[in-house]
Amino acid sequence: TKPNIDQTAMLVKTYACQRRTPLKHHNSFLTEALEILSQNAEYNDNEGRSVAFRRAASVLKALPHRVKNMEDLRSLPCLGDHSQRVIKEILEDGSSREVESTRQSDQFQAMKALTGIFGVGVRTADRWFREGLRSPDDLVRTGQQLNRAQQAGVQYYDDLQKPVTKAEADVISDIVEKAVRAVLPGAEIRLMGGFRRGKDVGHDVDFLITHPEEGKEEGLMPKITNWLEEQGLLLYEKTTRNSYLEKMDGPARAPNNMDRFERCFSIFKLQTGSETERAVRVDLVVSPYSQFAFATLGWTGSKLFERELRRWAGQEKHMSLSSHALYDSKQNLYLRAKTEEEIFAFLDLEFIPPSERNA
Ligand code: TTP
Ligand code: MN
Ligand code: MN
Ligand code: MN
Repeated sequence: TKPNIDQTAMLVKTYACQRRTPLKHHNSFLTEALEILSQNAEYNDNEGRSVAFRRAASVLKALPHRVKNMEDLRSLPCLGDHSQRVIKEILEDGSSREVESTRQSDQFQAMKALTGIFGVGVRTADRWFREGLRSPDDLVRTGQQLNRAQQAGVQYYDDLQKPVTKAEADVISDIVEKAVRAVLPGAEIRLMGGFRRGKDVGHDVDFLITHPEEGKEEGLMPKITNWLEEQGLLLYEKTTRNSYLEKMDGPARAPNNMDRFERCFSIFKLQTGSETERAVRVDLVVSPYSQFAFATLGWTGSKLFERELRRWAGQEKHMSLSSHALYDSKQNLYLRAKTEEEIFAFLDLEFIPPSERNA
Protein backbone atom coordinates (compact mmCIF):
# COMPACT_ATOMS: atom_id res chain seq x y z
CA THR A 1 0.00 0.00 0.00
CA LYS A 2 1.04 3.57 -0.70
CA PRO A 3 2.02 5.51 2.45
CA ASN A 4 -0.17 8.54 3.12
CA ILE A 5 1.39 11.96 3.38
CA ASP A 6 1.91 11.87 7.13
CA GLN A 7 3.68 8.51 6.95
CA THR A 8 5.85 9.87 4.17
CA ALA A 9 6.80 12.80 6.41
CA MET A 10 7.81 10.43 9.19
CA LEU A 11 10.15 8.68 6.81
CA VAL A 12 12.06 11.89 6.05
CA LYS A 13 15.38 11.55 7.85
CA THR A 14 17.08 14.38 9.72
CA TYR A 15 20.43 14.56 7.92
CA ALA A 16 20.42 15.40 4.22
CA CYS A 17 23.01 12.65 3.64
CA GLN A 18 20.42 10.09 4.81
CA ARG A 19 17.93 11.20 2.16
CA ARG A 20 17.60 11.04 -1.59
CA THR A 21 17.26 14.54 -3.03
CA PRO A 22 16.57 14.62 -6.77
CA LEU A 23 17.39 17.62 -8.93
CA LYS A 24 13.77 18.22 -9.94
CA HIS A 25 11.31 18.22 -7.09
CA HIS A 26 7.80 19.37 -6.24
CA ASN A 27 8.28 22.37 -3.95
CA SER A 28 10.35 25.01 -5.75
CA PHE A 29 7.69 27.59 -4.90
CA LEU A 30 8.70 27.15 -1.24
CA THR A 31 12.38 26.25 -1.47
CA GLU A 32 13.20 29.23 -3.66
CA ALA A 33 11.71 31.56 -1.00
CA LEU A 34 13.54 29.88 1.89
CA GLU A 35 16.78 30.05 -0.08
CA ILE A 36 16.39 33.81 -0.50
CA LEU A 37 16.29 34.10 3.30
CA SER A 38 19.25 31.73 3.58
CA GLN A 39 21.26 33.80 1.14
CA ASN A 40 20.31 37.02 2.92
CA ALA A 41 21.47 35.57 6.26
CA GLU A 42 24.77 34.68 4.60
CA TYR A 43 25.13 38.26 3.36
CA ASN A 44 24.61 39.37 6.98
CA ASP A 45 27.31 36.99 8.20
CA ASN A 46 24.78 34.87 10.11
CA GLU A 47 25.87 31.34 9.23
CA GLY A 48 23.63 29.53 11.71
CA ARG A 49 20.52 31.19 10.38
CA SER A 50 21.62 30.67 6.79
CA VAL A 51 22.11 26.92 7.31
CA ALA A 52 18.79 26.61 9.15
CA PHE A 53 16.86 28.01 6.15
CA ARG A 54 18.89 25.89 3.75
CA ARG A 55 18.17 22.72 5.74
CA ALA A 56 14.46 23.56 5.81
CA ALA A 57 14.45 24.06 2.03
CA SER A 58 16.34 20.82 1.55
CA VAL A 59 13.76 18.78 3.48
CA LEU A 60 11.05 20.06 1.13
CA LYS A 61 13.15 19.07 -1.90
CA ALA A 62 13.13 15.46 -0.68
CA LEU A 63 9.31 15.23 -0.45
CA PRO A 64 7.65 13.09 -3.13
CA HIS A 65 4.69 15.49 -3.36
CA ARG A 66 3.80 19.17 -3.43
CA VAL A 67 3.07 20.70 -0.01
CA LYS A 68 -0.61 21.78 0.03
CA ASN A 69 -1.17 22.76 3.64
CA MET A 70 0.57 22.97 6.99
CA GLU A 71 -0.72 19.51 7.92
CA ASP A 72 1.62 18.06 5.28
CA LEU A 73 4.57 19.34 7.32
CA ARG A 74 3.70 17.57 10.54
CA SER A 75 6.59 15.44 11.81
CA LEU A 76 9.04 16.75 9.20
CA PRO A 77 12.53 17.48 10.61
CA CYS A 78 14.49 20.75 10.30
CA LEU A 79 11.50 23.09 9.96
CA GLY A 80 11.97 25.84 12.54
CA ASP A 81 9.32 28.38 13.59
CA HIS A 82 10.59 30.99 11.18
CA SER A 83 10.60 28.65 8.18
CA GLN A 84 7.11 27.44 9.09
CA ARG A 85 5.80 31.04 9.26
CA VAL A 86 7.19 31.74 5.81
CA ILE A 87 5.73 28.53 4.37
CA LYS A 88 2.33 29.21 5.95
CA GLU A 89 2.19 32.69 4.43
CA ILE A 90 3.09 31.39 0.98
CA LEU A 91 0.48 28.62 1.18
CA GLU A 92 -2.20 31.10 2.28
CA ASP A 93 -1.32 34.27 0.35
CA GLY A 94 0.83 33.02 -2.52
CA SER A 95 3.92 34.89 -1.30
CA SER A 96 5.77 35.94 1.85
CA ARG A 97 6.16 39.63 2.63
CA GLU A 98 9.51 39.05 4.31
CA VAL A 99 10.85 37.18 1.30
CA GLU A 100 9.57 39.73 -1.20
CA SER A 101 10.90 42.73 0.72
CA THR A 102 14.26 40.96 1.12
CA ARG A 103 14.40 40.22 -2.59
CA GLN A 104 13.65 43.87 -3.44
CA SER A 105 16.00 45.38 -0.85
CA ASP A 106 18.92 47.55 -1.88
CA GLN A 107 21.27 45.52 0.33
CA PHE A 108 20.23 42.11 -1.02
CA GLN A 109 20.48 43.22 -4.64
CA ALA A 110 23.82 44.94 -4.16
CA MET A 111 25.29 42.01 -2.21
CA LYS A 112 24.08 39.62 -4.89
CA ALA A 113 25.68 41.71 -7.64
CA LEU A 114 28.95 42.25 -5.74
CA THR A 115 29.43 38.70 -4.41
CA GLY A 116 28.58 37.55 -7.93
CA ILE A 117 31.95 38.94 -9.03
CA PHE A 118 34.60 36.20 -9.20
CA GLY A 119 37.09 36.78 -6.36
CA VAL A 120 34.70 38.78 -4.16
CA GLY A 121 33.45 37.31 -0.87
CA VAL A 122 30.81 38.51 1.57
CA ARG A 123 33.20 40.58 3.68
CA THR A 124 34.58 42.59 0.77
CA ALA A 125 31.12 43.02 -0.76
CA ASP A 126 29.75 44.24 2.57
CA ARG A 127 32.54 46.81 2.94
CA TRP A 128 31.85 48.12 -0.57
CA PHE A 129 28.11 48.17 0.11
CA ARG A 130 28.65 50.30 3.23
CA GLU A 131 30.80 52.65 1.14
CA GLY A 132 27.81 53.14 -1.18
CA LEU A 133 28.94 50.87 -4.02
CA ARG A 134 26.29 48.67 -5.67
CA SER A 135 27.64 47.05 -8.84
CA PRO A 136 30.76 46.09 -10.79
CA ASP A 137 30.36 49.35 -12.74
CA ASP A 138 30.54 51.31 -9.46
CA LEU A 139 33.88 49.62 -8.68
CA VAL A 140 35.32 50.64 -12.04
CA ARG A 141 33.87 54.16 -11.89
CA THR A 142 35.31 54.86 -8.43
CA GLY A 143 38.64 53.21 -9.20
CA GLN A 144 38.57 50.63 -6.39
CA GLN A 145 41.73 48.67 -5.64
CA LEU A 146 41.12 45.18 -7.00
CA ASN A 147 43.31 42.08 -6.75
CA ARG A 148 44.10 40.01 -9.84
CA ALA A 149 41.14 37.65 -9.40
CA GLN A 150 38.71 40.54 -8.88
CA GLN A 151 40.05 42.36 -11.94
CA ALA A 152 39.30 39.26 -14.02
CA GLY A 153 35.94 38.97 -12.26
CA VAL A 154 34.96 42.51 -13.27
CA GLN A 155 36.40 42.16 -16.77
CA TYR A 156 34.47 38.97 -17.55
CA TYR A 157 31.46 39.73 -15.36
CA ASP A 158 28.75 39.45 -18.04
CA ASP A 159 30.05 36.15 -19.43
CA LEU A 160 30.49 34.63 -15.98
CA GLN A 161 26.91 35.60 -15.06
CA LYS A 162 25.60 33.45 -17.91
CA PRO A 163 24.96 29.85 -16.89
CA VAL A 164 27.35 27.27 -18.34
CA THR A 165 25.43 24.64 -20.31
CA LYS A 166 26.15 20.91 -20.25
CA ALA A 167 27.15 21.17 -23.92
CA GLU A 168 29.73 23.83 -23.01
CA ALA A 169 30.91 21.68 -20.08
CA ASP A 170 31.44 18.78 -22.52
CA VAL A 171 33.56 20.96 -24.81
CA ILE A 172 35.63 22.05 -21.78
CA SER A 173 35.92 18.38 -20.74
CA ASP A 174 37.44 17.51 -24.12
CA ILE A 175 39.94 20.34 -23.78
CA VAL A 176 40.95 19.37 -20.25
CA GLU A 177 41.31 15.71 -21.26
CA LYS A 178 43.52 16.68 -24.17
CA ALA A 179 45.68 18.87 -21.94
CA VAL A 180 46.06 16.23 -19.24
CA ARG A 181 46.78 13.43 -21.72
CA ALA A 182 49.45 15.59 -23.35
CA VAL A 183 51.34 16.19 -20.11
CA LEU A 184 50.68 12.96 -18.14
CA PRO A 185 49.59 9.84 -20.06
CA GLY A 186 47.46 7.47 -17.98
CA ALA A 187 45.96 10.19 -15.82
CA GLU A 188 42.24 9.97 -14.99
CA ILE A 189 39.85 12.92 -15.26
CA ARG A 190 36.41 13.14 -13.73
CA LEU A 191 33.71 15.78 -14.18
CA MET A 192 32.59 16.89 -10.71
CA GLY A 193 30.24 19.34 -8.97
CA GLY A 194 26.77 20.10 -10.24
CA PHE A 195 27.27 18.43 -13.61
CA ARG A 196 28.10 15.10 -11.91
CA ARG A 197 24.81 15.48 -10.01
CA GLY A 198 22.99 15.72 -13.33
CA LYS A 199 22.45 19.50 -13.53
CA ASP A 200 22.08 20.82 -17.06
CA VAL A 201 23.57 24.22 -16.20
CA GLY A 202 26.18 25.41 -13.71
CA HIS A 203 28.10 28.47 -12.59
CA ASP A 204 31.38 26.73 -13.45
CA VAL A 205 32.84 23.37 -14.51
CA ASP A 206 34.70 21.29 -11.93
CA PHE A 207 37.28 18.57 -12.63
CA LEU A 208 39.16 16.10 -10.47
CA ILE A 209 42.38 14.61 -11.84
CA THR A 210 44.48 11.72 -10.55
CA HIS A 211 46.95 9.04 -11.68
CA PRO A 212 46.83 5.35 -10.64
CA GLU A 213 50.55 5.44 -9.82
CA GLU A 214 50.68 7.45 -6.60
CA GLY A 215 53.23 10.25 -6.85
CA LYS A 216 52.89 10.74 -10.62
CA GLU A 217 50.27 13.42 -9.95
CA GLU A 218 52.71 15.61 -8.00
CA GLY A 219 53.31 18.97 -9.60
CA LEU A 220 50.86 18.14 -12.40
CA MET A 221 48.88 21.38 -12.32
CA PRO A 222 51.56 23.79 -13.62
CA LYS A 223 52.12 21.41 -16.55
CA ILE A 224 48.42 21.45 -17.37
CA THR A 225 48.09 25.21 -17.11
CA ASN A 226 51.25 25.75 -19.17
CA TRP A 227 49.79 23.56 -21.94
CA LEU A 228 46.47 25.46 -21.82
CA GLU A 229 48.31 28.79 -21.74
CA GLU A 230 50.34 27.85 -24.84
CA GLN A 231 47.10 27.04 -26.68
CA GLY A 232 45.75 30.46 -25.71
CA LEU A 233 42.86 28.91 -23.80
CA LEU A 234 43.35 30.60 -20.42
CA LEU A 235 42.10 34.06 -19.53
CA TYR A 236 42.99 33.70 -15.84
CA GLU A 237 44.47 31.08 -13.54
CA LYS A 238 45.65 30.85 -9.98
CA THR A 239 47.26 27.60 -8.88
CA THR A 240 47.66 26.61 -5.24
CA ARG A 241 50.07 23.84 -4.23
CA ASN A 242 49.00 20.75 -2.33
CA SER A 243 49.48 21.43 1.37
CA TYR A 244 47.90 18.33 2.88
CA LEU A 245 49.78 16.47 5.60
CA GLU A 246 47.91 13.63 7.25
CA LYS A 247 49.55 14.25 10.63
CA MET A 248 48.52 17.88 10.74
CA ASP A 249 45.31 17.98 8.76
CA GLY A 250 43.74 14.78 9.99
CA PRO A 251 41.95 14.34 13.29
CA ALA A 252 43.57 17.33 15.00
CA ARG A 253 42.13 19.79 12.54
CA ALA A 254 38.47 20.81 12.57
CA PRO A 255 36.70 19.42 9.51
CA ASN A 256 36.51 22.24 7.04
CA ASN A 257 35.08 22.68 3.58
CA MET A 258 38.35 24.00 2.16
CA ASP A 259 40.59 21.14 1.17
CA ARG A 260 44.33 21.26 0.57
CA PHE A 261 44.68 19.63 -2.81
CA GLU A 262 46.77 21.10 -5.59
CA ARG A 263 44.15 23.15 -7.37
CA CYS A 264 43.54 25.80 -9.94
CA PHE A 265 40.78 28.39 -10.06
CA SER A 266 40.65 29.47 -13.68
CA ILE A 267 38.77 31.23 -16.43
CA PHE A 268 38.81 29.50 -19.82
CA LYS A 269 38.33 31.15 -23.20
CA LEU A 270 35.74 28.99 -24.93
CA GLN A 271 35.12 29.18 -28.68
CA THR A 272 31.33 29.33 -29.19
CA GLY A 273 31.24 30.06 -32.92
CA SER A 274 33.59 30.89 -35.77
CA GLU A 275 34.03 34.43 -34.48
CA THR A 276 32.49 34.29 -31.00
CA GLU A 277 33.92 33.23 -27.68
CA ARG A 278 33.02 33.45 -24.05
CA ALA A 279 34.67 33.23 -20.63
CA VAL A 280 33.88 30.18 -18.47
CA ARG A 281 34.90 29.51 -14.86
CA VAL A 282 36.72 26.20 -14.47
CA ASP A 283 38.00 24.54 -11.26
CA LEU A 284 40.75 21.92 -11.56
CA VAL A 285 41.77 19.75 -8.63
CA VAL A 286 44.55 17.14 -8.49
CA SER A 287 44.26 14.31 -5.97
CA PRO A 288 46.68 11.51 -5.06
CA TYR A 289 45.16 8.16 -6.03
CA SER A 290 44.82 7.00 -2.40
CA GLN A 291 42.57 10.01 -1.64
CA PHE A 292 40.61 9.91 -4.90
CA ALA A 293 37.42 8.39 -3.43
CA PHE A 294 37.30 11.03 -0.68
CA ALA A 295 38.06 13.80 -3.17
CA THR A 296 35.31 12.50 -5.46
CA LEU A 297 32.80 12.48 -2.63
CA GLY A 298 33.91 15.94 -1.47
CA TRP A 299 33.78 17.56 -4.91
CA THR A 300 30.42 16.15 -6.00
CA GLY A 301 28.35 18.27 -3.62
CA SER A 302 25.86 19.69 -3.14
CA LYS A 303 27.42 22.00 -0.56
CA LEU A 304 24.66 21.20 1.92
CA PHE A 305 25.02 17.45 1.27
CA GLU A 306 28.77 17.74 2.03
CA ARG A 307 28.13 19.73 5.15
CA GLU A 308 25.61 17.19 6.38
CA LEU A 309 27.96 14.27 5.66
CA ARG A 310 30.62 15.88 7.85
CA ARG A 311 28.10 16.68 10.56
CA TRP A 312 26.77 13.12 10.49
CA ALA A 313 30.31 11.71 10.69
CA GLY A 314 31.23 13.92 13.65
CA GLN A 315 28.04 13.89 15.68
CA GLU A 316 26.70 10.40 15.02
CA LYS A 317 29.83 8.35 14.30
CA HIS A 318 32.71 10.10 16.12
CA MET A 319 34.53 10.24 12.82
CA SER A 320 36.10 13.11 10.95
CA LEU A 321 35.45 13.29 7.21
CA SER A 322 37.24 15.55 4.75
CA SER A 323 37.94 15.48 1.01
CA HIS A 324 41.22 13.74 1.90
CA ALA A 325 40.36 11.11 4.48
CA LEU A 326 38.03 9.55 7.03
CA TYR A 327 39.34 9.28 10.57
CA ASP A 328 37.74 7.13 13.24
CA SER A 329 38.27 8.82 16.63
CA LYS A 330 37.13 5.79 18.62
CA GLN A 331 39.56 3.37 16.98
CA ASN A 332 42.18 6.09 16.39
CA LEU A 333 42.76 5.14 12.79
CA TYR A 334 42.24 6.24 9.21
CA LEU A 335 39.69 4.25 7.22
CA ARG A 336 40.99 3.69 3.70
CA ALA A 337 38.55 3.59 0.80
CA LYS A 338 38.79 3.10 -2.94
CA THR A 339 35.18 3.97 -3.76
CA GLU A 340 32.43 6.31 -2.59
CA GLU A 341 30.35 3.22 -1.76
CA GLU A 342 32.94 2.12 0.81
CA ILE A 343 32.91 5.55 2.46
CA PHE A 344 29.10 5.52 2.83
CA ALA A 345 29.41 2.02 4.31
CA PHE A 346 32.05 3.14 6.85
CA LEU A 347 29.66 5.93 7.83
CA ASP A 348 26.75 3.51 8.22
CA LEU A 349 24.84 5.33 5.50
CA GLU A 350 22.87 3.96 2.61
CA PHE A 351 24.69 4.78 -0.63
CA ILE A 352 23.20 7.87 -2.28
CA PRO A 353 24.10 8.23 -5.99
CA PRO A 354 25.32 11.65 -7.19
CA SER A 355 22.02 12.43 -8.96
CA GLU A 356 20.26 12.25 -5.58
CA ARG A 357 22.72 14.42 -3.67
CA ASN A 358 20.98 17.63 -4.76
CA ALA A 359 20.24 18.63 -1.16
P1 TTP B 1 30.81 24.49 -6.74
O1 TTP B 1 31.40 24.45 -8.09
O2 TTP B 1 30.93 25.77 -6.01
O3 TTP B 1 29.26 24.12 -6.75
P2 TTP B 1 28.40 23.17 -7.69
O4 TTP B 1 29.22 22.56 -8.76
O5 TTP B 1 27.68 22.23 -6.79
O6 TTP B 1 27.30 24.14 -8.29
P3 TTP B 1 27.44 25.07 -9.59
O7 TTP B 1 26.65 24.39 -10.65
O8 TTP B 1 26.84 26.37 -9.19
O9 TTP B 1 28.88 25.20 -9.94
O10 TTP B 1 31.47 23.38 -5.82
C1 TTP B 1 31.56 22.04 -6.24
C2 TTP B 1 31.91 21.16 -5.09
O11 TTP B 1 33.24 21.35 -4.68
C3 TTP B 1 31.06 21.41 -3.86
O12 TTP B 1 30.44 20.21 -3.50
C4 TTP B 1 31.97 21.75 -2.76
C5 TTP B 1 33.33 21.38 -3.28
N1 TTP B 1 34.37 22.32 -2.88
C6 TTP B 1 35.35 21.89 -2.02
O13 TTP B 1 35.37 20.73 -1.61
N2 TTP B 1 36.32 22.76 -1.64
C7 TTP B 1 36.32 24.05 -2.07
O14 TTP B 1 37.22 24.80 -1.70
C8 TTP B 1 35.28 24.50 -2.97
C9 TTP B 1 35.24 25.89 -3.48
C10 TTP B 1 34.33 23.58 -3.35
MN1 MN C 1 8.77 12.82 -7.44
MN1 MN D 1 30.51 23.76 -9.94
MN1 MN E 1 33.54 25.03 -8.50
